[in-house]
Amino acid sequence: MNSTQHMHTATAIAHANIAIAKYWGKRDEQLNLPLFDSVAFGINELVTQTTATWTDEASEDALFIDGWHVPPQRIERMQRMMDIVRARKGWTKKCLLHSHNAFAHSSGLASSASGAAAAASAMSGAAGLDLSPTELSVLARHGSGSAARSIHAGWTRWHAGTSPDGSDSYAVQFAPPDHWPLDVFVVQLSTARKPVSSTECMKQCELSPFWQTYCAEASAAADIAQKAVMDRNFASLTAAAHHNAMMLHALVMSCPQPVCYFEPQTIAVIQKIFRMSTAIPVCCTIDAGPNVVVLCEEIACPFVKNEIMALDVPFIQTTIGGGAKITA
Ligand code: 2P0
Repeated sequence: MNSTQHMHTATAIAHANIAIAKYWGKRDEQLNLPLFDSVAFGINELVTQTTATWTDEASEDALFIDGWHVPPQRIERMQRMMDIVRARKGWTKKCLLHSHNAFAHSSGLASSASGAAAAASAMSGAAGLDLSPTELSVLARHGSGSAARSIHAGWTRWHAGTSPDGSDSYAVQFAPPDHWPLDVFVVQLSTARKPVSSTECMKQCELSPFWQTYCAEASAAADIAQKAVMDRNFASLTAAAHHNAMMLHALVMSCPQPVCYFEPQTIAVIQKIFRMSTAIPVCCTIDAGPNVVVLCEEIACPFVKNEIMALDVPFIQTTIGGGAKITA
């Protein structure tokens, strides 16, 4: 962290995370409070780096993503986090954020999670607030719900909480990255911006005829997923991951204004993984986008990699990791 009399700067990194028990549905839209707990793992290769500068010399807050000045009306969520930091410090300073993604943003690779987590870490670090991981998770949640989980490395559980002010709605790590050495393939089928944002689509889903059924299933999903991970039980992980992801996409497709996040190659990858998963330890999940994240045990990795390569799709091979930290 660097500071002069008028300027306070820090740089932080954070990683995307992918849920196997997903956050889909809110009990409070303004505060990003979920209806249910979710369970996810951090992904090492998918990184956002953000530099935050607090200054008296700027006339307004600003966010730059890979050099692009994001229109001021689209940084409202970042400003919610800035307002929290400003209130803690008693400042009127403006905050400038310069963010770089090592991957395409808004394409279903959870860049809102890594982006808001890196921003929360950088802006609080630059302000000299020594926040605990729990406080940082709450702050990041205001920027984007799933960012609450990107504060931690490894396997995380975001507790939905019950408090109306969201003070008990934060993520915790329940297993470190080396708890279970799994390989991860991120099959990136499109870098285009997704047709409907997660925020908007979640709201639409409440109008699906399957909404109540979805809620009944989703309310149990985090317990099932966490147990599979703690037991290192790949068959249980596979069942939990596939059921949860397919349920979300079935829900999305059953809205009054249906959304299909899949591309043709998404189906090809899913079908191949589903078939392989009956014989070897491999499974997959898909967020609100066309990309598929594949998990497998080390012993199956060479075979799985060959099978993905045979589909002729772009992919990144990586591992479970992640977490947010101040780097400068
Ligand atoms: C998740 N997703 O658990 C789920 C699964 C996408 C599919 O969290 O409105 O961008 O910013 O709180 O965090 C994406 O939702 O939504 C998401 P907001 P967010 O990862």
